[in-house]
Amino acid sequence: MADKRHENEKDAQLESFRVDDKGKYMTTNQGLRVSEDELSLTAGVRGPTLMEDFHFREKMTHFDHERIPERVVHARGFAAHGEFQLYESMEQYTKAKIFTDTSNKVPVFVRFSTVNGSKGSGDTARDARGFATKFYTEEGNYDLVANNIPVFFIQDGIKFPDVVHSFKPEPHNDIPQASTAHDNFWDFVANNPENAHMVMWIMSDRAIPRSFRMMEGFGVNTFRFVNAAGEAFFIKFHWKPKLGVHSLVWDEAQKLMGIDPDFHRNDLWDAIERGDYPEYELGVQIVPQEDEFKFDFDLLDATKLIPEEEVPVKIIGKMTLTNNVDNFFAETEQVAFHPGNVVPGIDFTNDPLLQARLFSYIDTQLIRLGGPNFHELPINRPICPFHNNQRDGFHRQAINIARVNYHRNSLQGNTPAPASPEQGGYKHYEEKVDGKKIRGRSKSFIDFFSQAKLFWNSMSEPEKKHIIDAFSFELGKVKSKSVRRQNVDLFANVDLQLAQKIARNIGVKPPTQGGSPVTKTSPALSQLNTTMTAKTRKVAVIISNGFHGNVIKSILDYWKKEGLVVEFISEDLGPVKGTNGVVLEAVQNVYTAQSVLYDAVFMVRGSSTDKMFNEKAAYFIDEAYRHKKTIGAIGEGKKWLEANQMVNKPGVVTDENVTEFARHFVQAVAHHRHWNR
Ligand code: HDE
Repeated sequence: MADKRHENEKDAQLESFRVDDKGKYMTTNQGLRVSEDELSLTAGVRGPTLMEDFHFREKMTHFDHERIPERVVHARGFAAHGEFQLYESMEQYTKAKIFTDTSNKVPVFVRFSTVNGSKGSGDTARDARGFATKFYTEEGNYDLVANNIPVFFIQDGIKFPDVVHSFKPEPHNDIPQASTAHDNFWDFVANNPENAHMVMWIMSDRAIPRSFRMMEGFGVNTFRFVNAAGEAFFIKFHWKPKLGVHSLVWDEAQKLMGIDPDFHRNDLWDAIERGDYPEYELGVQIVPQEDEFKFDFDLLDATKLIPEEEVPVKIIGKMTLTNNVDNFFAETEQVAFHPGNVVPGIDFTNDPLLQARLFSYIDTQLIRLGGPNFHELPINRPICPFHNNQRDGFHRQAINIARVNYHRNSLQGNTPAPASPEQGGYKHYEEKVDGKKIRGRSKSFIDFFSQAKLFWNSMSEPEKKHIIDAFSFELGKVKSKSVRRQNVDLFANVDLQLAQKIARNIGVKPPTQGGSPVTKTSPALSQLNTTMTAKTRKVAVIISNGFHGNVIKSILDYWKKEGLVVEFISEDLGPVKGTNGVVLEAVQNVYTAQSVLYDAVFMVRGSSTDKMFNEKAAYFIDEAYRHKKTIGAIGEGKKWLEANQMVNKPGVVTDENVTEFARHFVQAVAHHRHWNR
């Protein structure tokens, strides 16, 4: 991997902490060479172990303390290094160097995550995904801690423990893992109607992404840009994946939880190792201060989005992920993100969810990372110098050499000295705030259903069907009939037909009235309107000895050029020989490969004398077909499609002409799925 490393300032800093044990003598942590690592020090070969065996004690003690608490949410994550490049200066809106200096590539570290499941749960659970980015800027670390869904369950952070308790495994028996399909969650949903919009998203395809590389990221909360003249703008952040936004189907996601619980991890890791570096463009929606009250919702309400058709997303830069981590624990597990890590030119709003977040992240990290010095961990260190009078605490790394550790002082010329804004000192936006101390919610937060309906209206037919299926699955698992009915009643406020369909599927009397009057749509919300490309899609090629070498080679060459990734599946692992001396390497056989691991199937070979092969291959194609994936066949392979009446169906490619076949196959794969099948 080292040869592919993309070096930048952060990488250089990390390099000074990397340790390579290869070829070295084994020592204790005190540096003492160890002469024996398999046998404890005992009194005689059959006698008791001796207390003085410091090597045994050190080895065992360290092991005993290897685990740290997992994150209370977003426990399961996967991360990569990369760089951010700004396209054009945003100085009109912000003075942040990262958004004004186009000459600089800023190192980033991105951690993707599920929210609900434990660290060891599966990747493809129905859930929101975290999308947290740390920008190591010359002005300090800036964290954009985002999700792949643009809204949230609740409007006030004080309810965060409640929503999280409700979706986590139930407290009496710790069931279910990484799933919202249980009574407590849906009881919370029905009784806290502000979450209706978010729950529509959670029931949609967005909650089962095809890949971390094919997800949007949203800052959710409204932030503020402040320019050099002190003018402020409301800002919503967006990450847009270059590969478009695509999802799995539910049946596939469920199977992957067993077949490959690391499906998203493998996908990201492999793409980076191959050199298919994931790319995301950064966009901002900019709202001038004077337009604060122009919308039919409140900008401070995190259960609402700003439709892209009303305020376009201005694309301002691109992030490319170029390196996998060297060590999961040191980097992915120990990284600490915080929405409060900002730089001059980026500021907060009074969004009550954001305000709560500003407290929670550091608070939880203090216990998770065991003290106040986790900013010194290599992955969390800024690349710029940092100086203050903070001292001591568990695991302190810095050896502060000065005697002075207080401000103001005369012994050290009153340094470290606060900097003026002109010198780069952070100055909070001077918003005028004046009000009574109350516990209350603004009336402008009270419309819970209009945007839930906007989302529903914007879905294509297959997306709507998936939402109904998801509600039916989840609520169908709820044991309390009262909770099932309460939810049908809640979602009748969004769309009557939706609620009626769910009701029929879960044994609840369909409601007869309800529905939000909103008729607006936001086409940007539908995944059918996203970028469609075959690039980096994974094709299973089922093949055996004796294939037509030149034909297959020309197809594979074309696909490679178009960015498809192929994997060969044969009866046995190892070389598969075709005519004209073409040899391919089967890395999977029908015992190890499953259709859910691929985006498309190419059948080159016909049936076999091996009954097991025939059964497995038939199941493979049938399942891929049901999951609406592209299927292609030539020669003998076509017999499978004929036997299953798949010929001439949408997304089934069988052209006689090899060039046409190769081209049409790529076009079909770019479609992602063939919903009209
Ligand atoms: Fe978080 N969130 N969150 N969150 N969040 C955490 O911080 C919290 C929210 C998000 O890969 C925790 O270090 C509160 C919205 C991501 O390490 C914790 C509220 C969004 C990650 C926390 C929210 C997020 C976290 C747990 C409502 C999308 C994973 C571990 C008031 C914009 C970061 C940790 C990583 C993690 C609190 C809501 C995104 C407990 C109180 C909205 C991507 O501090």
